[in-house]
Parts: sequence; C-alpha cells; structure tokens
Amino acid sequence: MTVSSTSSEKALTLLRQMGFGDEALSSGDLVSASPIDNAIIGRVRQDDPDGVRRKIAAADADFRKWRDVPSPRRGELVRLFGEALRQNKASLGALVTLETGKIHSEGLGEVQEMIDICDFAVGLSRQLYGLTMATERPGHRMMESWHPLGVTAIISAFNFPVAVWAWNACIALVCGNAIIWKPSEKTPITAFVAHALLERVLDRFDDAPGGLSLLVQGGREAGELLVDDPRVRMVSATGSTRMGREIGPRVAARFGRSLLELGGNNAMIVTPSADLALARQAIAFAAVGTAGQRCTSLRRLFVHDSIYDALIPDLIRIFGAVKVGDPLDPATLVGPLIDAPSFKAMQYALGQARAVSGRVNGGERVDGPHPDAFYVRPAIVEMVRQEAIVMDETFAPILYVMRYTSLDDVIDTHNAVPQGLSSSIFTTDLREAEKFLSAAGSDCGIANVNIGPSGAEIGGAFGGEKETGGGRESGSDSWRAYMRRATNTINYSSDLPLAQGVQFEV
Ligand code: UN1
Repeated sequence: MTVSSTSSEKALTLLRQMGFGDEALSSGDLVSASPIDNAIIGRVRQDDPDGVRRKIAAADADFRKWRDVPSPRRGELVRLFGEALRQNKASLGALVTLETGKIHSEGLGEVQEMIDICDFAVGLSRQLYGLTMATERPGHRMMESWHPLGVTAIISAFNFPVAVWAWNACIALVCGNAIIWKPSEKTPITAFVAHALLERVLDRFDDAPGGLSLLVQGGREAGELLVDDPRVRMVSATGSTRMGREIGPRVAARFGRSLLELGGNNAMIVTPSADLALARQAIAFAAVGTAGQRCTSLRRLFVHDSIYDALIPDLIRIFGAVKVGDPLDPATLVGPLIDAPSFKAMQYALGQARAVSGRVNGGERVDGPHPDAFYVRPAIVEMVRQEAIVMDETFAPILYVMRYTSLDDVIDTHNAVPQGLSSSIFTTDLREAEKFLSAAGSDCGIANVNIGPSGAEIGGAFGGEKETGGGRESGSDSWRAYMRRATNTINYSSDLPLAQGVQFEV
C-alpha cells in the first residue's frame, strides 16, 4: 500500500487552505507526527509555567468583562465561530484525520459536531432560564438567577481533538465564562488551528476581550497548573479514569468544580428478537469505527445463546474483511492506532484474554502506508465469561463477546464493570427494551435501543456514571455546570414575615 504524498505535505496544503502561513507551525518543542505515516505535520511551542500563570491571570481579568456582555450577544460570537467552521470544514476535517488517523468521514463528522454545538449554544444563549418558585410569604417573590462562573479550563483527549473542546468552549462562552484549553500533546496542530479560527472571530468581535479564550500547549505540568489554580473555577476534563482520579480530588480540595468525562466500557445486549442485520451494522461501526478509540466504542457484546451462532461467525467475517489502512482512502473503515503504546496495550489485553481461554480472532498488526505506523486488524474475542481483562477499558479495537441466557442476569453482568458511560440493547420486544432503560436496567449515562453505544448527537447530555466520572457535557441542561446559581428572594411588602412562622420582634 502506498500513499501519494506524505502527511507533512498534505498538512501544509490544508493549513494554507485555511489561511495559515508556512511558518505558523514550523517551530517549537512539541512535535506532532501523523499516526498515518509518522511524518511530522507541525510543531508548536509549549507554554512554560509562568506563561500558563499569565494566561490564567489574563483569562480571569477578561472574564470580568465578558460576564457583563448579555448572553444573546455572547451567542453571536459563537454563531460567527460556527460560520468559520462551516467555511473550513473540509480542511479542518482532513487535518483531524492526519493528526488522529480517524477516517476522513469521521474527521468531517468531528467538525460537523463542532458546528452542531455552535448552533445549539447560539439558541441556548437566549434560554439560560431560571425558575420562579412559589414562596410561603405574602408580598414576596422567589426566583433563581444563573450567573457566569469564571475561568473554565478544558482538558481534552487525542481521540476527539477538537469536538470535545467545542462542546465545552461554546457552552462556556455563552454562559459568560473565559476559557483556557489544554489539548492532548498528541494533537497540538488541530488544537492550534481550531483555536486560531476562534481567535480570528474574536479579533473582529468588539465586545470580546483578548484573554477570553486561550490555548495552553503542553503536557502534564501545564494541566496541573490549571487544575490547582483557584482562579480556575471549573475544570472540564476528558480522558482516562486514571487521569480523572488525580484531577477530581485536586480540584475538590480547593472547592473548585470539575466535570469529568472518563473511561467507558460500553456494551450491547442482543436479544433473540433483535433485527440481526441492523445489529451487525451497529456493532461494526461501534466496535471498529475510529479504530476502537472512542470513549463510547463498543467493547462488550452479550448475545443470547439462541442467536449466537447466527451472529458471531458473520461478525468474525466482517471484522476480518473491513479495510484497514490509509484513513484518507474512501474505502478504508479502520485507520491506524494513535501510537506504539496503544498497540502495546492492545496486544497486552489480547494476551490476557488468551490466558483465560479467550478465542481471539484478528488483532494482529497489518501493513499500512508506513512500516512505523500501527495498523491493526480489529479483534473479536470470544470469552466464556466476563473476566478481569474485560472489566478494563483498552483503547483499541477489541470486542469481547459473551453468551447469555437470562436478561436479568445479563443486565447484572452488564452493570458489573467499574465504568458507566454508554450502553445499548438490540431487541424488538417492548418489555425487554423498557426494562433495559428502566431504573433496574442499564446503569450508564447513555442507554440506547436498536442503535449502538457510540456516535451520540450533541443535543443530549453526554457523560456517564461510576468511574466515567459523573459529568455531563454538550446538550440538554448540561450548561448549568458552567454557571453558578443564585436564589433570590425579593420582599415587595411593608412587612417582614419570617419563614417557617418564626417570630422575632425587636
Ligand atoms: C469521546 O470519545 O470522547 O458519542 C467523545 C460519540 C461522539 C463523542 C465521543 N459523539 O461517540
């Protein structure tokens, strides 16, 4: 397999298309190499600790200006950002593919997800509603107001290098917050470009102060400075459970707010009444799409004993046949893994599965456009039961398959993992579907019927329970996490009645 030009050349062309000069990303100590062919696609300068502190101070100062701008006007900023994204969708989408290795259609989808959240946030900017409550006192009114919170730090992961930032950024901005983004060190170039597109809009938006949105490039140390600084009122972090376990307590120790979106171990139950053709499609996308590197990727499949043999051999065939290779080739469905450690983790998990009699199909390294890149055949692993290795999230295309006979029991097994992000059931039986969605059903933040666990729309609240961290971002009323609530009681009478009938005359 060959590629016509290297990722370096392609990245340069895309950057020019988006109006960046050749020098924009040509120097710095943080180097980004494409997982497609290991070619360097850009370099950025990492922020030193003083630089990070200066940015926090600037954001904090400019938050005080931004919070006074009416929220519909703040929405206008986000609307213009959405326009900029529409204009640059093709180029930014391709750049996402170059930097993450996700297939072209998914790279474009990621930018579409940014555009969608812009639209959502624009509408939201006129709907930051508070309630009016019935008061027990005559001549009084009681209500709640939602106010901007302060500087919001966004720590994002490599696998959705720009969309997850946009979910947080767009909502935080209409809520009146200043934002500081620390992207993954693995994807500094898409971060630079996405942020620069917002900066261009900010430059021509008179009401927006200069420190409203800042980018901090760097590793763990930069992240820690954001996590520990009391001026950062909220930390929204997407990444591993290990990372969240460190961030959560540190932010809590200073009584800051955190929104954590951590690991998933997402499952599907396929019942005897399921539409198997539909299930096959859904399983393939959810398990091998994005090379298994979504936090919502399907990792566990429970198939009823009576249909196991009608489904699994087909799936093994599909996994064996999907085209793995250059993610810019329209025929490819599975691009490379992000890097060598990710390949190692996958092989380790497969070894663990084999050690407990797991039957591994696929999972081996295959030829790609470059020998130093990590292209793998997605693995489908038949397990007798949910062993320890199945309880872990391995960020790679491994699908563990297990048989079940009783729905109640399999729901227990489904919920027996530490993570609680996304889940689904394939069934045409109303009772089974409703049971899965009920309080006694899936314990995840996302529970679906007849669609897979991945690929959520932005309109719903996104996040999960248990080790997934409990945060909700993106749609529905997730915006409340980015604001502070004040309860207001107003007395318009000439008396001062006390609540609960308390008498206190002086
Ligand atoms: C993630 O993997 O961190 O639901 C986010 C999905 C995407 C977002 C995934 N809309 O799969």
